[in-house]
Amino acid sequence: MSTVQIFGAPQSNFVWVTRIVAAEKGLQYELIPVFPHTPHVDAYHPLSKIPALRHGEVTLGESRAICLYLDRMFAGPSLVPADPALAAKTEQWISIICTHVDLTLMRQYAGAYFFPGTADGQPDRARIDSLLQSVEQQFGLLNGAVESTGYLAGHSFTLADAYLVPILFYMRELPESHELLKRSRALGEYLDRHLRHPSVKATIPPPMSALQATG
Ligand SMILES: N[C@@H](CCC(=O)N[C@@H](CS)C(=O)NCC(=O)O)C(=O)O
Repeated sequence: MSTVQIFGAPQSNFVWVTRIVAAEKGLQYELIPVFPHTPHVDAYHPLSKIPALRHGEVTLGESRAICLYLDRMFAGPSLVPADPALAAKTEQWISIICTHVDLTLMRQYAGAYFFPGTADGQPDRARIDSLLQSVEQQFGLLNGAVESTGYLAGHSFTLADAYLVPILFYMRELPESHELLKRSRALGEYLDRHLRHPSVKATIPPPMSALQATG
């Protein structure tokens, strides 16, 4: 059967999640490191975002849909627990991460550093400062969520953790969130431990500064 192709710059936290799932499955795939709004992505994602996927006749956009496809299509460990309550808890956190955590921490806060849109290309200080209270609130929420078991759902690494770890990886690189991670003991330990998880470790992306070289 055809090779699975994943389209998207590996630095994207959403592309990274799909690569964690592929690694869990032991899947050989082709990563095509393209930007959003480029021809392949236009063709496969209804909103031309990354990640997108092609596998034979199947084309998909959206990380959660791609993870579901890889999980059901290929043998190997699943990152969604079989137990209904744990599966639902996993989906609860994925939804919160996609709709709230990613929005504040990646699109807004990290975006103001990595894609500032300022005249001189420097981080957008006013924007960053205006976000710090919301960033701190998110860290409080997440620290509490992992405090008791070291996982977002139950007692093992799930797709919810695969969504969160890439975001926290970038939070450690930025000054205010780096400090917050140091102060959020459970969350800092959570990140250290899960960065050693084999499917995460095997898919750590190149630095954001190398982004220009891709696509
Ligand atoms: N809900 C989407 C979000 C994907 C997303 O926001 N990707 C970013 C890169 S990390 C993107 O393509 N941004 C371009 C845009 O929003 O137009 C998913 O889960 O895949």
